[in-house]
Amino acid sequence: MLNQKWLIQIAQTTWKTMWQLMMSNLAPSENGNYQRPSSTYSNTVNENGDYIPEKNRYTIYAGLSCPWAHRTLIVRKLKGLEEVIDLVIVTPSPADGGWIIPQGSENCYTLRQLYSKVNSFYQGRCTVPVLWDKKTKTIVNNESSEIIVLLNNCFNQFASYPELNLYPDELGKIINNWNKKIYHHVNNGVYRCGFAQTQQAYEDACYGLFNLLDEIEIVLENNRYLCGDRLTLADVRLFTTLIRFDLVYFGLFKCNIKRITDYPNLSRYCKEIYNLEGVKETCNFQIIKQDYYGNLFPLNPGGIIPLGVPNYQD
Ligand SMILES: N[C@@H](CCC(=O)N[C@@H](CS)C(=O)NCC(=O)O)C(=O)O
Repeated sequence: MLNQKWLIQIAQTTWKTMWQLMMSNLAPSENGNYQRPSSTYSNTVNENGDYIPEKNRYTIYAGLSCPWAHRTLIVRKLKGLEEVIDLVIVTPSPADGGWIIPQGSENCYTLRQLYSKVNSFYQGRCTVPVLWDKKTKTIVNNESSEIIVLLNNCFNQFASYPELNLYPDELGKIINNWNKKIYHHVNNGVYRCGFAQTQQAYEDACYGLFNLLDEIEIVLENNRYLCGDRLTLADVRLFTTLIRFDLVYFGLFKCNIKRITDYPNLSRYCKEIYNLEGVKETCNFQIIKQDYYGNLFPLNPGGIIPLGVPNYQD
């Protein structure tokens, strides 16, 4: 038997050093505050550009656990674009933390291979979602906040529900306002809690997160959605973080001042969006848990996946 003191000291030193090494590579930070790298491809789709709206020309690559990719799955469904824009579901590789393309696509079996097709020197993160152009074999856009605007605006001539406008001009300003706050404090806020490398950075992120959730709870007291009666892109963006909250962020990312189920209005709101036609099919709680708890190694080295799942059924 190893001497207990030695065992603890060796484990503490090696574990902490490895944790810091992994976090500084995987989750770059400034003074312990997580900094999300910005996306690389930012093209749009329009009649006069390189990427014109066409049926069966584009593919979305998405992972079911990813809240950013989930936004694009929801908008694709709500607009009725399943027959217009293909979907390839990628899965995480526990071995190297990248995304795998299980059935292969464009002769690629990993997302890195797909990114390399566009730029063989690409060294950055290979993130989902990706909006891929099959015609020119290139990435049109890999920023979810932009892809959902494209899906809402640019494919109406082919969409089953062209009349659904999730980003109407008259609400543009208020939607943008929500997006900005919600991105920082909630969407990225949960990651800023989970990937914080100092107590101060964690506390700032966590208080910021719950202050905004408290504020939204009050707004939802008298409003069905963030901007009133109408579902908008701001709701889609909030929803994909909220449905992962009690399941993974509360425990794994230490966002544990309250659960979403402790907020009556936010709970009602989540349930309502979950039960909109098509949305449920985009939510896979088992995969969300398995991917976060199974693959975010630095935060859960034992790989044990907790049992609970929320119930949003009507
Ligand atoms: N700002 C991007 C973020 C996308 C993102 O971070 N996706 C994660 C999955 S949740 C990813 O693919 N990470 C892979 C990696 O960083 O290697 C967006 O909203 O599209």
